[in-house]
Amino acid sequence: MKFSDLEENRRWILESLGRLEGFVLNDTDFRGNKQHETKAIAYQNRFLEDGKYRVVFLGTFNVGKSTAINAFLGGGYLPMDVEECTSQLTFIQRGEHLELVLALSSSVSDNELDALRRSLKELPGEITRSTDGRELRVQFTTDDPDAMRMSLEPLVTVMADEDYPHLAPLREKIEELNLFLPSGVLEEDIAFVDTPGVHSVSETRQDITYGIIERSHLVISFVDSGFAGNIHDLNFIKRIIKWRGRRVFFVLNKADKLESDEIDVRGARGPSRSLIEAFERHDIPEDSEIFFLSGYRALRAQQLERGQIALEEVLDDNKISLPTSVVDRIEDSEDPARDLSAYLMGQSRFPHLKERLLDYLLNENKAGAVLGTAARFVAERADDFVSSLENELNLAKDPTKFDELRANREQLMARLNVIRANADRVLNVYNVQSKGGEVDGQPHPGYEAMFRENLTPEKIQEEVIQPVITWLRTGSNLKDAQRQKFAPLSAQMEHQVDEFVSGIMAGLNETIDKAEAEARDAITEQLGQVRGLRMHLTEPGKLDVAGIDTSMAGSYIAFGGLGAAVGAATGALVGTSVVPLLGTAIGAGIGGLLGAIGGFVTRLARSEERWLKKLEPVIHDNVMNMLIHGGKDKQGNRIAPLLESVVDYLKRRADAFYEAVQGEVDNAINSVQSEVDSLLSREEEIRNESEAIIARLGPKVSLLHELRDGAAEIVELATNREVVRV
Ligand SMILES: Nc1nc2c(ncn2[C@@H]2O[C@H](COP(=O)(O)OP(=O)(O)OP(=O)(O)O)[C@@H](O)[C@H]2O)c(=O)[nH]1
Ligand SMILES: [Mg+2]
Repeated sequence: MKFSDLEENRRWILESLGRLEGFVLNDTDFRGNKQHETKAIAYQNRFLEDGKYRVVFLGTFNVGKSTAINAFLGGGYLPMDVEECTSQLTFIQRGEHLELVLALSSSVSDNELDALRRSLKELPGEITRSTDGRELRVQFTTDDPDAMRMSLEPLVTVMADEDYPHLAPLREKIEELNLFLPSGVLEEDIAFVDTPGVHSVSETRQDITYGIIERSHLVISFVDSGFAGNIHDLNFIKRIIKWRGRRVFFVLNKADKLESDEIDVRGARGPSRSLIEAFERHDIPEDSEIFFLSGYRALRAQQLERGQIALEEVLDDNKISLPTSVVDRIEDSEDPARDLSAYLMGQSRFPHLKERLLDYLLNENKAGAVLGTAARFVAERADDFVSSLENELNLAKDPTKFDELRANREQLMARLNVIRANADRVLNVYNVQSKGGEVDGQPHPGYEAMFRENLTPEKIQEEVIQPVITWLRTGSNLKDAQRQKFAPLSAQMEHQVDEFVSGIMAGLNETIDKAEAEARDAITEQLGQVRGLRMHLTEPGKLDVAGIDTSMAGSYIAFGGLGAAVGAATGALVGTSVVPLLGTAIGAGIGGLLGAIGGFVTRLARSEERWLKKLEPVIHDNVMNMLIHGGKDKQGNRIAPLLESVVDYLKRRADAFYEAVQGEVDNAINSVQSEVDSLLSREEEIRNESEAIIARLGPKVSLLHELRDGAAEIVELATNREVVRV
């Protein structure tokens, strides 16, 4: 499926979700559980919205993230600076016109709005405020990138605090910033996310960054090619790859400052070699892709080509030193701007990165799978809703069916009770597996106990503390650590803790995934039987009440709706996932270590052994606090130990799964039960008003069929992307 098709189908599914919601909320012929259905629809909506192809740019400040995004956009839309620049997460996507939308945490005051109007008064555009005051919209009457950049400067830059102090109250309220650029600027429908430089291990930053990675398909990690072996956040990146399963592209930027023989993508020499060595030290998978880039040249090339800057400006730019042979050639050329632009673009290596990025997003990302899941949901729900209307329609057309329905009622209810009992049994097993207890004579320790069992002081000593001490004794590690204010020691500790905890969690997650999959499959089969009952409620001939044809269950599994509903529901209910939690807990603990060492750094003798003797208990206490006991930050606030957060996570995950599955079971069974009751109690009405009912339900049935069939087609497209036709 092409991007444009994906996009179109996604829009169709979003629209269909809206129509289903409208039916559930406003249509008197909807007979199911309003609350349950609207919640399930909302999950799917969010799931699909988040399936947008987001590409997040990460890296230290000043490495050239904003410049590179501008190169992708083809103009200087985002502020760039020689000093630390970007201060807010900025989302960039395609829109009708050039537009900036601010989502605010609380309503904007008249003063704040006036201050913004004054700052932007030179710019061609209009500022409007939403009725609740929590959204500000700057709509430009031009497509000029400068207009966008100038309006962003007072809002998203570090300099703004000094240059625009009167806008500080407004800046503090900004929750999310969305830029819309007219189509044709963003060539494909991809959203980019510009982030502030990563240069601290502050908890909030990590949370924000993890949060955005969660919602993205691809991370582009920027590294200054002049300092390739020296990236401090590799532990962090490793976690993104391992835990999030996210792909990371590494971009060695500012390649224009390198000698040509240093540019070697295979990693045999120069910065790419250093980067690969750093990967090895941090267990980053070898297949991580590395690109060289000069974002600045790419941007200049685009600006020149689009007539946004003059030729002289580039020729005089001291960041671009052109060889005299090139200058001569340009001066003799018939179209110097075009030729210089082409030269710079080639030099920038930008086309390479762009091509690979598009290829990745199109062929390897999960957008198709996300779309398929949401489409399944629409197809399945439309089918459920329509079958209840069809049952009523059948009865209106042929009231003799009432006799059969009445005769079958008891059997139907008995069958539903059996299904409910089966489902209860499955859920009970799941519960015991997660909480601990015994089923069928088999003991289960429960997830919490399984985690605690692996987190004993002995194991921590053996697998974290001892390796760190051994590392300190190796080569010049201790000396180097001392020289760099112990940052390398904290990085090593972070790595060791991360390995240790990741190992435990990997085993545990596998156990939990397996338990969830088993429960889901068993429940899906039961729900397939409910589906069979519902579809043949008024066709008793086809309904073998004693033993439902299991092919019905098969068709339910084929649709796989339960997996979609439960998966999305679980994620939403758990809220935080285990990755940010590990990241923050480890980050906070490491901060404590540096503080503790700092306390005696100046007072210590030179001998290595004495250093080690002093360091060992500090490392020991720090690791134990981080993992088991907890500690306090500089302000005296308690930092929860990792143990506590993981136990809380395990419990929430188990509860969320249980509740989500049980919710689906109740909803399915109760709706059949109440449908039968309602049909029978409305028998007179249906008999007397059959004409009106047929006229009323007919169009609704065809609408729901349309939704069901359209969605089923998209399921097919999204899941069979590589169908081979012979
Ligand atoms: N030589 C050279 N300079 C570059 C390149 N890309 C960016 N720069 C310069 O590096 C400086 C920082 O660029 P930005 O794009 O603002 O960097 P950033 O990563 O967004 O920085 P923060 O917003 O602070 O996180 C600017 O002066 C850019 O002109 C490049 O490819 N080559
Ligand atoms: Mg920036």
